[in-house]
Amino acid sequence: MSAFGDWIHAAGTARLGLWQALATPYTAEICAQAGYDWLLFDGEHAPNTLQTLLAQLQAAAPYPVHPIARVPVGDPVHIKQYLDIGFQTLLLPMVDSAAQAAALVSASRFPPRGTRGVASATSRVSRFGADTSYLRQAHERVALIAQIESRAALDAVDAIAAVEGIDALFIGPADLAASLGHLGDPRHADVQAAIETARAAIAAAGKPAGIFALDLADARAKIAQGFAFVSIGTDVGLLANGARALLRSATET
Ligand code: 3PY
Repeated sequence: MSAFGDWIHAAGTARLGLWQALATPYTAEICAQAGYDWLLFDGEHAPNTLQTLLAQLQAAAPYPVHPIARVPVGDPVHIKQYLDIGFQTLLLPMVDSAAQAAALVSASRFPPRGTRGVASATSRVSRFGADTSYLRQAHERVALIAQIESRAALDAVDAIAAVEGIDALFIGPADLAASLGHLGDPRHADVQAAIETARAAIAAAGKPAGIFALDLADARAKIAQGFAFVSIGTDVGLLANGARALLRSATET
C-alpha cells in the first residue's frame, strides 16, 4: 500500500472531501478551515490556471487538509507542472487502460524510474532547490489517482488497479453515465450497478476506491457501500443552493 493509500485507510471510515470549482484562494481558505479530509482543486472543468491553482494551494496550506488537483487531461506536461508547483496528489481524468495508466505513472517519476522533467531550482515543491531530498524522494511523495469514467475503463479496471504507482481509483459518475448511454442520468440502475462492480474490483485489488457523490443521500449510500473516499459536495453547489434557499425563504409568505 502506498503512503496515500495508507492515509486513506487509516481513518477506518471514508475520507470526506469537497470539490473546489470556484477557483479562488479565498474560497479555498474558507473550505480548508472547515474540517474536510481533502479538497479537490479542479483543473479539468473549473476556470483554473496554474496561477489560480497555486494561489488556492497556498491558501489551504495552513490547514490540516489534503490537497488534490485534477489535471485537465492526463499528459506529461500538466503532470509535471502541477507537481512542480506543489500538488503531490493528482487526479487523472479519463484513464481507460493499464498502458495509459503506466505512461502517466512514468510521467510523474524522475529518471531512471520515469520521464518527468527536472526543474530543481525553479520548482516550488523542492523549495526552489533548498530541499535537496525531493529529487530522490519524489516517487514516494507523489500519489496518482486514476479516474474510471468510461466503458473502456470499466472493462480494464482490474488491469488499471494493478498498475504500480496508481495509488487509488476514483469513479466519475457523470462521464461514466454518458459513456454507458445514460447522459445526464448517473442514477440510472445500469450506471449504479457498474459503479458497484468497479468499486468491488478496486477493493479486491487492495486499492482505495473513491467517488464523486451526487448529493448528500448519495454520499451516505456510497459511504455505506464501502467507498474509501467520497466527495460529498462542491463549493459551487454550496453557494448556489445557499443563495437560492435564502431568497426562497425570504420571499415565502
Ligand atoms: C464525473 O462525475 O464524471 C466526474 O468526473 C466528477 O466531476
